[in-house]
This record gives sequence, C-alpha cells and structure tokens, in this order.
Amino acid sequence: MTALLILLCIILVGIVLVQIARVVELTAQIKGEREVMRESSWWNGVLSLGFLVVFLAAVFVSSYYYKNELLGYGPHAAASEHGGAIDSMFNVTLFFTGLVFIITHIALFWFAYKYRWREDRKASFIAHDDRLEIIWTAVPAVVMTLLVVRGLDAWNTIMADVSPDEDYLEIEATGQQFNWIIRYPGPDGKLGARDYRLTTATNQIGQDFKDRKNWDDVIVSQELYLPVNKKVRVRIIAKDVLHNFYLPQFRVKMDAVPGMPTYFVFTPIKTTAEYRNELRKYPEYHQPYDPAEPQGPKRWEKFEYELACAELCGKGHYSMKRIIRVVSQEEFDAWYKKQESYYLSQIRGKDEDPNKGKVLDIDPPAQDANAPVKTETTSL
Ligand SMILES: [Cu+2]
Repeated sequence: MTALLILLCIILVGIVLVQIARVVELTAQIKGEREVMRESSWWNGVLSLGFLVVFLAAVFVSSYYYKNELLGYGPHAAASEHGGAIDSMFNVTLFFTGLVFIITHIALFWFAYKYRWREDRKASFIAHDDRLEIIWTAVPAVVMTLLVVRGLDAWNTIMADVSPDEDYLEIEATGQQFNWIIRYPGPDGKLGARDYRLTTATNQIGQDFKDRKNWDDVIVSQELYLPVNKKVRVRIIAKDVLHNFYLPQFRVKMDAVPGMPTYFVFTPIKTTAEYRNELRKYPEYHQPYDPAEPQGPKRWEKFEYELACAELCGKGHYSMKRIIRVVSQEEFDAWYKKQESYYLSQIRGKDEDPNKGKVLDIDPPAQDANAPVKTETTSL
C-alpha cells in the first residue's frame, strides 16, 4: 500500500513539473523570451544574495554554538607543555582560512547577482592580467609560507628529542589488533632490547631476556600512570597493521608503524584531578555521567585522560582505548613500586627463560637454596 502511494506521489510530482514547464513556455511566448530571461536571472541573483546571508549567518552561529566541542576551546584545553603551541597554530590557520572563506563566498554570490544577464550588457573577454595574477599568486604564497614556517618551527620544538642529561621517563607503546602493549622500564629506567624473532604467545613483544635491562621491565595492563611535570618519551611501534598513538588532551598523535619505530616527547602539566576541577566550570560537565543514574557521579568527576588508537585498524579498533592517570610524583612512585616485572612474574624459570638454571641477582634470596651452580653477579 505504502509503495503504491509513493508511486502515485512520484507520478503526481512528475505531472506537476511537466505542467510548470508548459506554463513557463506559454508565458515566454506571450511575454517574449528576453523578458522571461531577464526576470529569471534577476530572481537567480537576488536568491543568491539571500542564500549568502543565510549561509554566512548559519556558519557564524553554528561555530559559536559548537565552539566548546572543539579541541583547544572551553573544556578541551591542552594538558601538556607543547599543547598551547599546537592550539595557537590551529587558531592562526583558522583565522587565515576563515578570512579567505568569507571573502570568496561574498564574492561568489555577489558577482552572481551583480553580473546577472541583462540585454544591454556584454561579457568582456580578459585574456590576461599581470596585476591580477601577481596578486593571487603572491598573497597565498606569503600566507602559506608564514603558516608552513610557523608549523615547522612548532614541529621542530615538539619533536626535539630528549638530551642524555635530561630527567625523563621513557615508556613504550606497541600497537596490535586490538590493544596497546605498554612497557615501563622498571627501576633501572631503561627499556630492554627487543627482537621480533623472539615473539611468542607469552613474550608478545619479543623482549630479549638475555638483556638484563629487560629483567625489571613492567608491562602495564590496566591504567597508565604518568607523573605530572615530567618529560615522557614514548617509543611507538606496531606489530601488525598501522595504529596511531593518540592522546587528545596532550595533543600527541603519532602513527604506530610496523617495522618503523617512531617516538613522541611531551610533558603533562595538569594532573587528572586538576583537569577535572577545570571541567567543573562547564555546565555540561554537571550532567550525570550515567544518564540511567541521575543521582550518580557527575561527568566532571568521572573524567579520565584517554589513550585512543586514531587509525582505523580493524573491527576491534574501538577497544584500544586506555585510561591515563596523571598524578603527583609521590603517587606515581607509590603506584610504580606495586608493578611487577614481567620477566620475574611470567617468564622466570619457565622453558622460555633463556636464563633458566642460572641464578640471577634479581632472584629473591629464598630461591638460592635450590639454585644450580652457575651464578651471575651483575647488579641492577
Ligand atoms: Cu589500532
């Protein structure tokens, strides 16, 4: 029945259109074709102007209305040291492109009105105009150069690697379908060597356990903790397909590419608690976190920094989300102390352990009684 009604409607609309076309044809015959052309181009011009006004108003109103949804505005302030530089670059780019956008749209619709068809007017043919060409080449060239130079400058500052004498925390993020394997260096502060040929079901990132730097490395499977105001260097790599290490609030975004290690250095400057406190200023963050529980915690109270995969890497892509907690150095140390070495808790003493049968100085003393003869006396 519905299909029949839709079919009837389509037929009726078709008939109406044919009738309108016939009416226009007949009026043209009565009034003369020129008159009809003059009238319709006048209407086209005026409607263009009307569209321009409505369109620009909609652009301004919606930008203002949605500004707090954008990174860098309202509740989406940057939480890292370099974040402000990226935000201000976005603003400068938005300013210039916005200006061009407005000018070109006014010109487009104004010209459609101004140069509408008229009987007494003929289009002039301009084959070449040096002045015009210089203007429209030079102005974009200067603006683009300024934007690119500024971008390069910011990029070089952000990508400046740590110097050896600097105090920083180095962690490693390995993307795989569909989670991040996050490795912390343990008390020695150094990440152990890796070799993809050593990858097994238990040794998922191919840690070389002959390298003693690996013995205390920690693989964090829950929330990641980071100390505030301390430089963090993240080694980024992937095991299977392209992933992307994205920390929106810290303005960190870097592809994780199989076989090609990348890195990013950033310094978190606001703890999770401080960021939550800033969110309290915004009414939308006073809504309940869970709409089904109106009396439950508010959105600002449940806010967490997020690590997301920003490269569509397969059907479980969404599940790569991880929570990051930025805390004071003391809280970080307390959390770090509780983490277990992956080697000692999962590998040590098993068949996969290349040091099986040897006594290592990291073994708890109780094991010494049963330990075989060979000892290694290096210390961490
Ligand atoms: Cu991914």
